[in-house]
Amino acid sequence: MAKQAPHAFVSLGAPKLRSTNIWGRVSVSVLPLETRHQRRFGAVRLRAALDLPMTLGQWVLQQERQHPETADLAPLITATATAGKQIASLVARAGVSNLTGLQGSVNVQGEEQKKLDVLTNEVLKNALRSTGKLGVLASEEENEPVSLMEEAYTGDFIAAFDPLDGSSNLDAAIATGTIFGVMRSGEHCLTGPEDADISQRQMQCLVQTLQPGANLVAAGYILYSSSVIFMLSIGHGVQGFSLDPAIGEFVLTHPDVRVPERGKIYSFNEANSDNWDPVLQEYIRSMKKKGYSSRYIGSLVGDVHRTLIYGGVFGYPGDKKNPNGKLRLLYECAPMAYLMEQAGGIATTGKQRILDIVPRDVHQREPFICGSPRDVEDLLKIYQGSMAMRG
Ligand code: AFP
Repeated sequence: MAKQAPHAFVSLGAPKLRSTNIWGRVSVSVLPLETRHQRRFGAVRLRAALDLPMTLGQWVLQQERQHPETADLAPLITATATAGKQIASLVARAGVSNLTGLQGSVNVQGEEQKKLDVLTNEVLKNALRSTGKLGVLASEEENEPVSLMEEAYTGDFIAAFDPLDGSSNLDAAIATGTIFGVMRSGEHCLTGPEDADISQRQMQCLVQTLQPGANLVAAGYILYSSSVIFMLSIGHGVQGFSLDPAIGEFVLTHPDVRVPERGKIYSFNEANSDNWDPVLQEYIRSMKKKGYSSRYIGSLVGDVHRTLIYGGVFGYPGDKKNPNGKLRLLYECAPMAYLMEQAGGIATTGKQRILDIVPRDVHQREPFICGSPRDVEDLLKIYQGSMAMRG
C-alpha cells in the first residue's frame, strides 16, 4: 500500500517554495511562510522591545523643559530614587543578610527601632546629603530636624521623610515603603544674625520645617512589595514608576494617576472601632450596607497605594485612646495628602484639610482619612450633619 503523503501545509497565499519530499511528491514548504511570519512578528517584537517606557531620568529631563521652575528639584528626585533602589535591595535581602529584627534602640516616639529603620535612615540621609540641595532634613528616626553644620547642608530645600514606614511588617515580608515630602526654606537655614549661636541657628532650622503640607513642592513614596513602585508628584499630577529589574531603572508605568471617583473598599484598623466617634462608626456601617469590602495591611504606603489605584477610602482616625490617631503629619499625612489631592482625591482629618494644618511639632500626629472624592465626601457630609445638629 502506497504510503500516504503527510498533510501539506496550508498556504495563506504566501509565495511558496516547492520541493519533492521522500514520497516523491511536490510539497509546499512552510519555510517562506514562516520567514514572513518571523519577519512580521519579529519586527513587532523588536518594535515592542524598543518601545520601552520612559525612565525616571528621562521624565525628570522632560519636566525640566516643561516646568523650568521645578528644575532644581531634579537632584533630589534622582537621589531619592537611588536611595529607593538601595533600600529595595536591603528590604529584599533582609532575611538572608540578618537585617530583620530590632536594633535595640528606641526612637523619640518611644517605638523600638528595627535594624532596617536605622540603616535606611542613613541611606536616605546620605543620598539627599550628596545633592547639596538640602538645608534641613526631618526624619521619623531623628529626634530633631538635622541641620548639621556641614558644607553639604547648604541648600534651599527641606525634606521630611519616613525612611521605612511599616517596618513592623518587615519580618513577615509584608509591604513597606519610604515616604517623603520636600519644601523650600524661606531663607538659608544656617545663616542668621552674626552673633547667633549654634542652638539659635538650629532652632531657626527647626522652625522652617514646621510648614503646612500646602507648601510642599514635591512628595512621594516608594513601595517595596511584589514590585517596587515610586509614586511622585512635583505639583503637576501624580506619576508612578516601577523598578524594572532588567535595567535597574524606574520606568514610567502609571502616567497621570487619577484616583477613581468612588471605590468599593474601606481600609481602617477596625480593632479600634469601639473607640471611634459615632460619626465614623455610622459611616463604616453605611459602607458595609452599600456592599463595600474591607482591606487593611497596616502599612501606610501599601494601604494608600491600593486606595490610589483602586479607589475607596483609607483612614487612621483619632479615637478615645489616641485623639490624634497614629500617623505623623510632617512625613506621613502631608506627603500622602499632597499625592491624593494631586490625583483628584481628598485628604482630611474629618474636620480639616490635611494640607492646611500648620505643624507645631516635627513628630506631631493627626487623624488621617483619604481617598476617592465621592467616598470621602460621604464621610464629610455626616460630620457636617452632626456638627449642624449640635448647633
Ligand atoms: P510601623 O512603622 O511601626 O510598622 O507603623 C506603621 C504605621 O505607622 C503605618 O504605616 C500604618 O498605617 C500604621 O502604623 C498601622 O498602625 P496599626 O498597627 O495601629 O493599625
